[in-house]
Amino acid sequence: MRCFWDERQRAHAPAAEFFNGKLHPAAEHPGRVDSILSAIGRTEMPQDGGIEPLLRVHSRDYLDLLNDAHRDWLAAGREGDAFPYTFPIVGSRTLELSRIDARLGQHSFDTSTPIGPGTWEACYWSAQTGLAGLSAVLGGERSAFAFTRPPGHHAGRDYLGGYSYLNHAAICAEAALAAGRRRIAMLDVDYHHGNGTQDIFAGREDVFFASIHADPSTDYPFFWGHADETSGNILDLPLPRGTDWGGYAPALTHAIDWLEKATPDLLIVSYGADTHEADPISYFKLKTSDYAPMARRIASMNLPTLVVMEGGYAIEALGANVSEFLGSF
Ligand code: OKP
Ligand code: ZN
Repeated sequence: MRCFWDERQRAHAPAAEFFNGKLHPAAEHPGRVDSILSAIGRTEMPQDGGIEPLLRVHSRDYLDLLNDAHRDWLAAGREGDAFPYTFPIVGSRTLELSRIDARLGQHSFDTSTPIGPGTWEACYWSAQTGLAGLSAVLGGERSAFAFTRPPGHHAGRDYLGGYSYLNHAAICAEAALAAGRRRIAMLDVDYHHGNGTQDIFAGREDVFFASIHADPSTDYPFFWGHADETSGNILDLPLPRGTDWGGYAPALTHAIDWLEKATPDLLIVSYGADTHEADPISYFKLKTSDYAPMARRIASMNLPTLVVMEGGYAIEALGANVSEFLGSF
């Protein structure tokens, strides 16, 4: 399978994330990269497709913030990565505030997603990597893997969160529609609910989003991904902590059957390896060997397929998990 990656995606290197009342070493760090690259072998670099494909999903204001937040942060006399701390939840209305803390709060939903000096560069090239994978598939490849990093599925039209800044899966879905595909299936198998992707496409008639994830009653992102959000073009299948392949496989079959009913002409998979038993921030019990039947079931949909990378934080197992999945397509 052709694989895409750009070295500039390493430029995002957050030191820490804030949760449970304190700073922790960032789980989503560049150390994930070598584990995956050494397992997948040769990769191709994307071309620069510019900002237009990003603007089909994200607002200009939001992209501006990603671009200049860290400069503003330093200009305000701060050090290290930029973090929001005040969020316009109550009676929010659109205000044009310029203080960096107001802008960060306006476009964030958590405190685990810092902006550093290289965040924009890494995210920009991560999006281009996704688009390069998509081009390969639109050009006739049966499937392609875009090693997008940092992840994307928690990012919405104008907000970041969950280590995600640009929603690569969504950017690729919109690009595919712009290129003439008619109906896009999106399957999210990361441990965490893809709330950003769901929010971007809810109510659409040309994009179908199915997500299998940890029950948000117990796991991040808590507020989205509950079973009763299933409606129209959205299917949410939350599973309890401790789920192994025996519990996972029926949900996967359900998601695939549902997506197939939509008669899509392209599939975009948000693949996260954080469903693995060794993942340090997750609680499913999949084994490396389980990614083979997972991939075979998805491949049996027999659709042109773009796989984009989301989470996966068990560094020692990460490369093997990714190559087990891709190798079984
Ligand atoms: C991103 B992706 C750790 C706190 C969790 C955010 C998790 C983001 C996951 N216990 N904070 O979906 O893998
Ligand atoms: Zn995840």
